[in-house]
Order: sequence, then structure tokens, then C-alpha cells
Amino acid sequence: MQPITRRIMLGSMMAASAASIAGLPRPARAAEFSLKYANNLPVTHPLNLRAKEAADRVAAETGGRVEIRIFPNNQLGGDTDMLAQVRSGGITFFTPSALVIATLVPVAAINAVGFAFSDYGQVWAAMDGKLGEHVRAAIAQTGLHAFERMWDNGFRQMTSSAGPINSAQDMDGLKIRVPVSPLSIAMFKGLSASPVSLQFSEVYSSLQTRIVDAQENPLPIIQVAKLYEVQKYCSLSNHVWDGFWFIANGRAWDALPADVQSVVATAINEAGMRQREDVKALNETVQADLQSKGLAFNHPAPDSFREKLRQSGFYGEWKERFGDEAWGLLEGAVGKLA
Ligand code: X2X
Repeated sequence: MQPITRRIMLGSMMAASAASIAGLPRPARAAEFSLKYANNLPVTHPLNLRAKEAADRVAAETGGRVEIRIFPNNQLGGDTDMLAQVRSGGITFFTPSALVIATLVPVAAINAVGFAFSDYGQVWAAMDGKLGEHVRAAIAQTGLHAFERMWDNGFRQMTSSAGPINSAQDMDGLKIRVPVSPLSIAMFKGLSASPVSLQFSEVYSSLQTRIVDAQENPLPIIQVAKLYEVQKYCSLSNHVWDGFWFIANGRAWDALPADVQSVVATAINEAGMRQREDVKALNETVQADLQSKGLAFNHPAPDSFREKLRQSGFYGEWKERFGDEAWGLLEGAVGKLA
């Protein structure tokens, strides 16, 4: 047991007497459940704006019984650290990208197979339907709880300081940062690039110091993380769709009373639906802003990339790794892939 230090005692005595002297209301009672949520994105990203909204709603609807404290922007460490913390219970919630949670749950990367999804209609039908269910069941097997509604990251685009990427040929030997994810590495190797796995917390500085020349992310992230400051070209490749699973430590989740679980799940799922709309709207407006900040855009046709991936055996290999059931669900949503 830790002895109460003199300083804490004095501090709370002073706070109590200051409150009574000034006739102020007593400080609110500490929440019965204080839950930490950590993520890797700047506070200005819709993921954080909507998560804050969900946290406020949970506090209001539980009368302060439940508090969700948000730690954005890799404050508690990079993706790998946060994944370890949500597994151990050091934090209750985390929103890993599908690519990142795939280091633990391999099938979770299935939505990020290159050039599978062509639009959001296909994406949400699959992820709110059977494919999403399949992945959630696999996540549950690891002792984590995944909420029903995935949050949007977006279609990933390539940026570079070296030059525009017009076709698969321009990828040859390109030093490109990818998330810490086996699928990303395999895909960019299949395209003959030289991919380097780095956590998102290291992306800006690795581009700035030219450890890598290129990276790939959806436009809203390129904007909020100010990657346009260290990149010159943006190639709208739409090469994969990526989303965030909102996950909870299973033991912490199971320990919450059913009424609290219901308030939290509803707040998070509904905030997620609004977050999807935010990202969609941003995708339509952000390009003009990034152009005004100096990024030069081009629209490479997908054909040469697909062909190269086919030739390199990428689709065949990943069909095997994901298994026939998951691959069948993906193809059911997007059509034949290989
Ligand atoms: O690290 C990335 O590139 C990011 C922010 O998109 C993910 O979380 C995968």
C-alpha cells in the first residue's frame, strides 16, 4: 500500500477549504468508471472530434458515472505500444487501423487488399455485413471486444518528395513508409518498391529527414498531420481502403454493468457513423486545400498496379493467408480479384 503523501493530503485539504470558504459547489464526485482511450491521430481529425462527442454523451447519459479520457496523437506511445496496452488493460479503448490490428489478428487486414474496394457503397456493405462480422469474431478470439461500427480512415493515396507516381513503373525502388503491417510490406514489395514499416508517430520526421521519400495515407490525414510540409506530390491511387476498429480490453468491457455497456456502445457506434460522414465530406474538400499548400496532384490509372500485383503473385498468396472463407466474403463484396 502506498502511504498518502503529505503533499497530496495538504493539497486536498487546501482544495476542500478553498471550496468551502468561497462557497463554491464541491468538486464533482469522481467517476465510478474512469476509462482511457488512446489513438494515433491529431486532435483535429474527425476521429478525435467524434470520440470527444461520444465521451461527452457517455458522461451526460450516465450522470457522470462513466468518464472516458482521451489520449490522442500517440501521447501514450505508438501503435504497437497502444496495442500492447489495450491487451494488458493499461488502457480500455484503442482505435487501431485494420492494418495495425492485423499484427495480432491477421485476417483483419483483409479490407486492405490492394485495389479490392472501388467505393464506399462496397466498403460499408462489407464491413457492416458479413466480412465485418467475420473480422470481429476473430478479434474477439484474442480477448478484445470490437464495437459493431468501424470508423473510417479512408482510401489511401501515395505522396512523395521524389516525383509523381503515374504508374507501377514509378514505384520501382521507391523508399516508401508503410504502417507496421505485413500486408502493406507485401503489397509494396509486390509493386517493386522498398517499403519501410514505421509507426505513424514517426512518419513526419522520417519524411523530413529523408529516411524515406514517400508515404501513403488518406487525404484527411495528410492534411491534419501536415505531411504536405514534407512532401511535394500526391498521386490519387486509392490503392486500399482502410478503417479503424474501435476496440476495448475484453476484461474491462465485461466488467461494466449492462446498462453502462449499452450507453457506451450506442455512443461509440453512433459517433462512428457521423465520423464516416465527416471523412467523406473532407475527402471532397481537402484536395483544394492541399493544392493551395503546394502539393501537386495526379490521377494514376489503377491498371498497371493491379497487373503488377497479379504478376507478382500477391493476390494468390494473400488468398491463401486469409483463407477461403474470408476471401470468399471479400470477393462476394467486390467481385473476383485474381
Ligand atoms: O499509420 C498510418 O498510416 C495510419 C494513421 O493511417 C494508420 O493508423 C494505419
